[in-house]
Amino acid sequence: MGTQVRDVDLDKEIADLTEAGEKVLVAEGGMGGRGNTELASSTRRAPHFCEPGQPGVQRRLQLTLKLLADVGIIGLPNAGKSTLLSALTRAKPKIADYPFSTLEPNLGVARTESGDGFVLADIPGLIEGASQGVGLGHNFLRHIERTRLLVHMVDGQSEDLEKDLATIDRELMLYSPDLAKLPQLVAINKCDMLPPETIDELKAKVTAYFEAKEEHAGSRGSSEANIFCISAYSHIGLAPLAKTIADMIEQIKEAEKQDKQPKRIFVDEKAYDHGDSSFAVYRKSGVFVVEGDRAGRLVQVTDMKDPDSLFSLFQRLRAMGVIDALINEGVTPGAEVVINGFSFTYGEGLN
Ligand SMILES: Nc1nc2c(ncn2[C@@H]2O[C@H](COP(=O)(O)OP(=O)(O)OP(=O)(O)O)[C@@H](O)[C@H]2O)c(=O)[nH]1
Ligand SMILES: [Mg+2]
Repeated sequence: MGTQVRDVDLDKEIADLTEAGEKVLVAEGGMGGRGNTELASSTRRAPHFCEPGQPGVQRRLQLTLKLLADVGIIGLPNAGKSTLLSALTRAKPKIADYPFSTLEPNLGVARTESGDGFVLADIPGLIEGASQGVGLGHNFLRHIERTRLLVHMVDGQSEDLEKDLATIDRELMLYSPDLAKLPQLVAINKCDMLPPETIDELKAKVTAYFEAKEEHAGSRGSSEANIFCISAYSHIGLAPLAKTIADMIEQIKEAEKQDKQPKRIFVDEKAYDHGDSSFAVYRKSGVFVVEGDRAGRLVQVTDMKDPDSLFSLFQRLRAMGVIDALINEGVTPGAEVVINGFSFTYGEGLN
């Protein structure tokens, strides 16, 4: 779940699996060969060979796993993101007093008194240059691409709150303007360590930061109502934050229902395209050359040392019209035939 499938050669998205149990066929397998018991006949009671299967569809695909969470928690390393996840959900992420303690994203489900609850994702801390690959963050930004809301966490003890906010915002913007446009709630964390009189000051700083940002970038930013002073560790101020998240998620989901559902699995004929069965036959310095996608792949799956396999290849080539074309070109037993680089001697009695 959460996997996106892209055809690398067409540079086209094929599917986006967002529901449990959802399936998509991306490359149909080849028909199976018959086993030796199926090939038994009155004259050949115990055949010691079997028919090889036919080649399946071949294509180059890129599968990208993007977690599906409603809310992404972002912030500098050590801000307390994992602590918040563990406080709001039953997830048990690693928490430690040093940066980069989270190495993989963690998910948790926050239960609310009413409604469905929401899924929170805690990703490793972001640092300057994260969108370009510095630190760990850029590997994980894709996991919050499909969240509906971000909780931007800052350490209230930081010396420069505005700079911390700006660093993360810049990285989001560089990674994806869509991500930067998501609504953000700001959680000023570690308020248990702050003298109460500084809290209003910090809130005012964050408000000023977002006001300036809105003027410059026209972004959706945060209003004062969306700024929370909390202690994830001491569980201070968490209920109003969780309530606001739950309400906003509910509103956003409601709005999504009004929008038409985007199509997530696209028409994909290539999944059934077993290759081009057209071929060309020509004669070059006494050698009969066959060129064709399907003919070449049939040769690839044939066991050349086994006469029965070779016979089965012959039958398939005949069904495709390759043998008739060779005969038209004047092939005779003993002649050399080359199919996509494999050389054979055209056998006696094959006609
Ligand atoms: N005093 C105080 N310490 C906190 C609070 N929240 C988290 N911490 C501490 O801050 C440190 C970092 O917390 P984490 O939750 O691991 O931080 P993080 O943002 O997930 O860090 P990375 O995964 O490295 O990005 C830990 O030592 C926590 O105990 C809080 O509300 N008050
Ligand atoms: Mg962490």
